[in-house]
Amino acid sequence: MKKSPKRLSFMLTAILGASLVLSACGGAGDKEKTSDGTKSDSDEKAWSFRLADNHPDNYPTVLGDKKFAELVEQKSNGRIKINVFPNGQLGDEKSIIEQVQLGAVEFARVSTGPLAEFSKPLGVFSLPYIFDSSEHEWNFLNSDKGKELLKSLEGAKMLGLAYYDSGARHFYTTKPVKNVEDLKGHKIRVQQSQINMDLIAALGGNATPMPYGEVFSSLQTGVIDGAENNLPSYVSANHYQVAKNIILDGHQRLPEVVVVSKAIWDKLSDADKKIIQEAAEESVAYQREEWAKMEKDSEAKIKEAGVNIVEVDDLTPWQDKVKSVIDKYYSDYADVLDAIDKARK
Ligand code: GTR
Repeated sequence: MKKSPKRLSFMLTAILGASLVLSACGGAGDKEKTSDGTKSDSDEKAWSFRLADNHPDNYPTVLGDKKFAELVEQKSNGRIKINVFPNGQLGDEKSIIEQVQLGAVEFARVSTGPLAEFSKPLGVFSLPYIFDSSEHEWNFLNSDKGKELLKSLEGAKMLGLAYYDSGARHFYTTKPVKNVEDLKGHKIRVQQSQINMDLIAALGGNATPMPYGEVFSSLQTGVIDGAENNLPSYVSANHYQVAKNIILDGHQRLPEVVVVSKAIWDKLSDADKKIIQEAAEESVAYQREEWAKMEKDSEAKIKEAGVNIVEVDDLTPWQDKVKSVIDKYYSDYADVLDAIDKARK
């Protein structure tokens, strides 16, 4: 049987990744005991890991990844290195998640959208209009239930170390859209997940799932009529240059997650796990600052570029249209939806 180039490159990445880990395992430091008998840093192994992100270098998630790597390096006195690979260099988001499950790529920053296909509990974030604001979202993410959701990734051979900010997602199209009715019949690209397919169908559109990296050319060639994302992605992936109409409905707030492969995590000492966990949590504040900056800059940029921006004053017609989606999934997420409701203060 012939292997497709995609499959082949996936296997190569898997092999390369595995050999990297093996060489990392070989790098044990000198044995030295401190005076009180506890182990010093040099008792621990040296590690070199990879972290995949599909955004460009200066994007807030990549800046967060780099801060995380820097903190890990500092806290381990240079013993644990995390090399960040931006721009989807290691593969599209779905294949990255699969590689993290295998341990071929050790770390990644991915969206809860595609993650939900691997870990059902995270699907709750794909449900439309469940958060009122960024504050509401972060109240929930920082709550016990929010943290529990991160832990649920363990069932999918990963661990969620921290959430990163990703704002709210809006629809953008090549033809003007003034209200929810206008979305009817539009071919809209979505992240690969069943809830997204249902969401677009409920809005009267045709959902076209495809990898993020293919959206620009598909908009350009007319394969799709629109897509949906937050402002920083709309701008940094240049979608605003081909889909010049955006309607700010904020249908989803899909946080990003820094994940680590369980296969790798299980090989780490408790002390190293602590270093990595703490570093991920500490990188969040910086990532959120950078996020806020880029959201503002992106808004300014699209205004300057003459994008047709439509504000939505009343979300009720949008919420009415997607009620069937909430009804379909309510019983799967009743508990979490209740906690999300309570985080609205
Ligand atoms: C972005 C997210 C990416 C990717 C992309 C998409 O907001 O940061 O990881 O999921 O959306 O729509 O595919």
